[in-house]
This record gives sequence, structure tokens and C-alpha cells, in this order.
Amino acid sequence: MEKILITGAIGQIGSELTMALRERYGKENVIATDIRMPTDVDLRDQGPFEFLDCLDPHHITRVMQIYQVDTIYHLAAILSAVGEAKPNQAWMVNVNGLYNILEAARQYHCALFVPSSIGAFGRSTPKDKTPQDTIQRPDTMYGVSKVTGELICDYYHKRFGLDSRGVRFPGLISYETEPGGGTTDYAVEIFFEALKHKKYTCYLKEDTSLDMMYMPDAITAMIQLMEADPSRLKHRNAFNVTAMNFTPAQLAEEIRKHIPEFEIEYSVDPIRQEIADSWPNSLDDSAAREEWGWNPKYSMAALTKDMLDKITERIELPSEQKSR
Ligand code: NAD
Ligand code: AKB
Repeated sequence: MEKILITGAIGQIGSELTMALRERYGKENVIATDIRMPTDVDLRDQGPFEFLDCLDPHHITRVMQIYQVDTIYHLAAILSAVGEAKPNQAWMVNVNGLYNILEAARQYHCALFVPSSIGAFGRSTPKDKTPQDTIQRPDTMYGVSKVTGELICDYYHKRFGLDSRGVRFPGLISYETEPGGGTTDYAVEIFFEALKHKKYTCYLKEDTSLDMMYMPDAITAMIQLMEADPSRLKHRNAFNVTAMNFTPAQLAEEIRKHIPEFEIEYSVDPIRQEIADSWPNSLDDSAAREEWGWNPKYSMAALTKDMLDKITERIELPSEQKSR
């Protein structure tokens, strides 16, 4: 029976991936870990949870031994906007933390999933339909750490035969857990603000085009790639994956189909705008489609409806707004 360790399990992706993997492989077989304690009762009580700092290699190996781990989803990281504010911490967690996990995975013969990001591209990368294999010269610490991660995961596969796999995620949109300090967070905040206040002030310019994906598709991508037949994988780490592409103005227009009074204003944050401007407008994900059958389900319209429905169920709204 597979024993799966998740690092950064309390974060935006980890909180949903943990529940999905417990559902698929059995609650006792999925060990959620983080440097924060979970407040979500299901995540905390439905299966094992361990405090685990990926900067502590001895602790990693101790947890691996106790649970006889054979697969790791390594999600512990510092995201792009926080990474620009704290570049030293971003390098430590995203590079040194990954190195510790790679070493543990090598010693204990584990399969390893590590997500990269559209942040691994930079201004000199072709912006539209960004190819799978192309120029990667990012100028953020997040991007530098992500390219380093992609390369070292490939190295461990080639040099040690480690079964490392990964995708380059676009901005992920979800309602369960707040995003952890990225540049694409506006695309989550906008839904909560639209429902609570019918207005949102966006920190990116109205015409900033970025790729995005709804969390259910992201969860499917991770599991599907880790279960894929290895003989079909020409690429290993950092498959481009995407589901949709929009600007803040286009997302606001889609939200207005459900909340006609919704208003969006813009107050541009120069740091996050500069990061977004250095990322692709859209990705070419044909390698993922060909090599392991990637095929996202949610469009911008389907995501918008589902986000508004799910958040409405969760937040306390005056009763007349609930009958939206
Ligand atoms: P998040 O910030 O929501 O969660 C990261 C988690 O890592 C947090 O719970 C944090 O407590 C934990 N963490 C931080 N330092 C740690 C340490 N030293 N040891 C152990 N845990 C530590 O991030 P996320 O959005 O869930 O992202 C997970 C991964 O996916 C990251 O590698 C990120 O770069 C990548 N990714 C995310 C997105 C997105 O839109 N969410 C897009 C592209 C790539
Ligand atoms: C961020 O904005 O930092 C993340 C990402 C796209 O990697 N959401």
C-alpha cells in the first residue's frame, strides 16, 4: 500500500490535495505535514498530521522512517510576492528545502512530485503560447528558485533514477484555503469581495493577461501525472499545464453575468504588476496532453459559476443576497 507524505499540506493546494489523496488511497496512508498547525478539523483529525520543517533534514528522514513513505508531494514553498519581500527565505525554503526532500526521496527510493510555476519564465520568454522547452531567465527570486527546482529534479532523475515528476502551474483559483502570497491571488480575492461587497479593487492592471486553473483540475493534474505510465514521459519535471486565460477586466465581466452590480477598480501595486508583466500571457500545454493525457474540465465560465455558488454556501450573507 502506498504511503504518501505531503509537505506544506496546510497551504492552498495542500489542504485540498490531502483530502483528495486520503479519499483515493485511504486516510491512514496520507501523512499531512507543515510548519503550521492545521485549524481545519478534517485535515487534522482524519489522518496523520506531523509538524515538519523541510529545512530540517533529520526530521524529514525520521518522519519518512516512521511512516515508511514511498511517495512525496512536496508543496512547502514561498510564493512570488512574498518571495520578492523575503528573497533570502524564498531561496532557503524553495531551494534548500527542496534539496533536503530530494535527498530523502533518493535515500528512501520515493517517487516525488514538485510543482513549478509560470513564474519560472521571464521577460525574454516567448509570451504567447509559451512553448514547453524555451528560454527561462526569470528576474524574481521565486522564478530563479523554480527554475533551479526544475533543473535539480531533472538531475536527480537522470543521475540517480529518482522518479521525479512535476508541472508548471498557472495561477490556481480555489475557495477552501486562502492563497499564500502570490501575484495571481487577485483571481481568488475578487470572488469573495464580489459576494461580500459587490466591488473589488484590483492590484493588477485591467489588461494583464495570465493563465489560470480551477483547483479541481489542478488536483486531477497532480494525481494523473503521478499515476502516468513512465514510459510515455519524455519530459519529467515541469510540464506546462493550463486551463484558461483572462485579464482582470474579463473576469469582472464574467462575474457581472451573475452579480450585475459588481464593480471593479484598479489600484496598481508596482511590484506585483512587474512580476505579472514578466510572466507569459498563455502557455502551450501540448506536451502534457500528449504524454499523460492532460485535459482540464473547467473554463472561465464554469469556474466563475462554481466559485460563486460554493462561496455563497460558505460565507454568511444577508438573506436577500443569498437568493442571488
Ligand atoms: P501556500 O503558500 O498556500 O502553501 C505553502 C505551505 O508551505 C504553507 O502552508 C506553509 O506553512 C508551508 N511552509 C512554508 N515554509 C515551510 C517549511 N520550511 N517547511 C515546511 N512547510 C513550509 O502555497 P501553495 O499555493 O499551496 O503552493 C504549493 C506549491 O505549488 C508551491 O511550490 C508553489 O510554488 C506551487 N504553485 C502554486 C500556485 C498557486 O497558484 N497556488 C501556482 C503555481 C505553483
Ligand atoms: C504566484 O502568483 O506566486 C503563484 C504562481 C502562479 O506561482 N500563484
